Amino acid sequence: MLMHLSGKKVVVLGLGVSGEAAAELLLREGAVVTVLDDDDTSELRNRAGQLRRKGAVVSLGREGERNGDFFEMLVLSPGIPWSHRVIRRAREEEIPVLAEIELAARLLNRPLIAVTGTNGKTTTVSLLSDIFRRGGMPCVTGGNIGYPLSRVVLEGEENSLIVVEVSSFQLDGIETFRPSIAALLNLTPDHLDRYRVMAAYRAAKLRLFENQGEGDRAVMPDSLRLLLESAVPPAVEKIIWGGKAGMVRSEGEAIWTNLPGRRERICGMNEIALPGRHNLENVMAAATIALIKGVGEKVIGEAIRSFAGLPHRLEYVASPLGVRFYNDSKATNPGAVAAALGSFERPIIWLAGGSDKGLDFSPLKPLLRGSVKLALLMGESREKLREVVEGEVPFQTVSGLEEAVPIALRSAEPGDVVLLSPGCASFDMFKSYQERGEIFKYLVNNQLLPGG
Ligand code: UMA
Ligand code: ADP
Repeated sequence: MLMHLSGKKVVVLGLGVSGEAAAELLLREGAVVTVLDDDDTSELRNRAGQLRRKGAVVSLGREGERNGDFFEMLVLSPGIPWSHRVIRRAREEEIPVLAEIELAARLLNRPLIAVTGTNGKTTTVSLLSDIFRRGGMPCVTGGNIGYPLSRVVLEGEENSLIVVEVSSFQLDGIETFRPSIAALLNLTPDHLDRYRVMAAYRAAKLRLFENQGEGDRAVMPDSLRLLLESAVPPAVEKIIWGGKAGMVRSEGEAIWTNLPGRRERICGMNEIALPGRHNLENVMAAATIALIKGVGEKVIGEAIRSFAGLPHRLEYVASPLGVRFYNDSKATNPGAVAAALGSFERPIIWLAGGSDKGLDFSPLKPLLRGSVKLALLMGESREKLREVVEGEVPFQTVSGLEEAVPIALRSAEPGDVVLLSPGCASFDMFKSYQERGEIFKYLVNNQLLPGG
């Protein structure tokens, strides 16, 4: 759907990477742009300065609170809560409220491949783009992966495939967003501080498919087959991976394509460079989407053999004194922790905790005895985690990573695994999950090497 923005008065809420890119895009389209951010930091002032030079009005901190001015459209950064006063006002006055991703998709007006799910989005999107590039198909990735879709529009790469990682937060503000291929990887509890109940989070995720129709494809794992049938509009072609009938499935020692009249080996299970069973799901998801786009088994197999994963996702760090340290700082919900705990044969010293997103950790309970030899609990959620580990495995509460890392090393035997897989967001103690992971790696590499 095309949009006429010239001369239109638009407010952009939030000046993170999404708000910045949306504001630039709106200015390019001739809109009269005001950006509001409730915070007022030096980074934001910097960003505000650059946008002002391009023609936007920017209000930071309390200054933005007076905004009684007239506007005709509101564009949202994904992290803004829907209770925000400016959104409330827009709704009262019946002013259109659009997610940044909705704005970008309308202006892009090209077929999109979109991937959502609780876990595995970034891994799958990155592997998929590797497959496309290897197959000689230029590809741009954007969205929740950290590169806003508005930025993709601004860069204007006309001939590339566009693969968008989509979060539930972004889906909350869509209206016409319609991917030609949409995949849901999995659905386990997350972000219940925003959604309160699982049903609301699930409904947000399923909005990915709501505008799909004739000619579009919806892709889900065999385990979500019933959801695929019930929640996706009837005209959409429905495709699964895994199980017996998946377009890509694992059988014996390999993964295979499973198309009418075509059954070819993609690669051996032991050739998959990504660790863990959960990554087999991501691999099959990426392979399925690539097949839909016409990539051959050989190219898909090559990419799967060489894609070893991304930092902060079950990332191997080092083995001081023979103890293997892994950084899984991106594990910010119990589903990701379950995947991590299931990925090792050897006893695990588990470093967990962080800011509380309203999540229930009790589903992890049955996994602990078989895998964890010591739990080191930290952060805002440490008491909640304590209730889950108590009586199951030995545990200790610690003040943070600086205390946890040496205790972990002292308590481990050679061959054991020390795993940072917090199950929580990082914001109680760190700027981001990246910072948490980098600090962990620093502590492992610099303080613990023999003699350190
Ligand atoms: N802000 C306000 N008022 C508020 C809340 C926030 O003014 O009430 C301001 C903040 O002061 C800040 C700005 O809004 O300056 C931040 O906006 P944002 O939180 O939407 O962050 P962006 O920098 O625009 O990044 C967003 C995504 N962030 C969130 O969804 C929270 C990034 O995903 C995404 O990579 C980026 O857009 C590009 O698309 C991050 C994320 O944590 C990685 N996503 C969640 C997840 O993966 O689980 C959903
Ligand atoms: P997302 O972009 O959805 O957050 P990532 O690929 O960044 O996903 O991985 C986030 C966390 O989830 C990491 O801890 C990773 O090991 C874990 N993970 C990845 N894929 C899956 C999956 N299919 N199921 C469960 N956990 C997964």
